Amino acid sequence: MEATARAHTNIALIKYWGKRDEKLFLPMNSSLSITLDRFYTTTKVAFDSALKADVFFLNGKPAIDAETTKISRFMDKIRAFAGEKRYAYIESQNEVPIAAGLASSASGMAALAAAAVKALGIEVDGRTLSILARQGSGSACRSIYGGFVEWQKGEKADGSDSHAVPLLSEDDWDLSILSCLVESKQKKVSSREGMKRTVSTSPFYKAWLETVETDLAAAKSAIAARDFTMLGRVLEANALKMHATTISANPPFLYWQSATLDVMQEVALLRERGIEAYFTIDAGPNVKVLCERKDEETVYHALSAIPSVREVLVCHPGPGIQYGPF
Ligand code: 2P0
Repeated sequence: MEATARAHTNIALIKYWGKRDEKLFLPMNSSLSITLDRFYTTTKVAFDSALKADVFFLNGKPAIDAETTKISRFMDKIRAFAGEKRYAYIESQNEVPIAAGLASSASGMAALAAAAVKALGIEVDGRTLSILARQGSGSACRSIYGGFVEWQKGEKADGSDSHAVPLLSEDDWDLSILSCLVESKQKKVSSREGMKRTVSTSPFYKAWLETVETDLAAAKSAIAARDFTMLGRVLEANALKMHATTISANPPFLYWQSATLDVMQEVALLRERGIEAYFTIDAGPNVKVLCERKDEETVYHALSAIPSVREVLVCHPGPGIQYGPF
């Protein structure tokens, strides 16, 4: 009645931006990500019939009520799926720096889904686990698999065809992903609130939806051909397009800060010098820069030298769900 699982964070190259069903976490568009080797969550779940509620420990301490409520709501979905009534002790260890600009919800919800199902002794395939993880946090469905992953949005109202599929394993294309942490002054709009506001108010959202599947197809072709230039161009354009929808929302919001632009401009300068690097940005000011392994050192030094960059964390494609003991 107890199991431990580990899931790694992922970074979207073609963004998930907008829900068509908020309760089931069904996306408006399909997306594509790389699972990262460096940041992960390890979660132990133990069901216990003596408990009157779920008990959640995060990084060795009792979690705050808001976190426990969020986790417990997701556990309710897992219990409903499994026909289970008991509550559980849940212990999560996050190896994701809080300010890394990498959603710990992706690795957190994926690890929890995997550990809970395993603790109940239920055998599930990757597709079922991905569907379950999606209902904790959309991007979590992609962290079930390693390497390059597509989240197919699906068509059905019940979400039974909205799940991730692996495209290429972490060993098949060893790119470098450099996560640039910048100084952050503003309180951000959460991605959940941000995508909601964008869908309902941005006049550019229609254009996002009309073009995102074409971006996805181009990214998939580039990955199949290991064509880094093609992949880089489409991922950077897709990120900028997502952010154009936030600037045009009502009220508008912008995730960038001046340091974000410093990194974007350095990436452009690197390309002028003939070094291929491309950036992507999520719901925060940090920038992730992709390059080929041969250019990693050069790109690392260029990004580290930017005064407004606090730290550069180097990542590579990482694995899918793993089960303990660790
Ligand atoms: C992504 N983001 O594809 C996009 C790009 C942020 C920007 O997925 O509401 O934590 O839990 O489904 O997955 C972050 O949003 O949102 C995210 P919910 P989630 O990675």
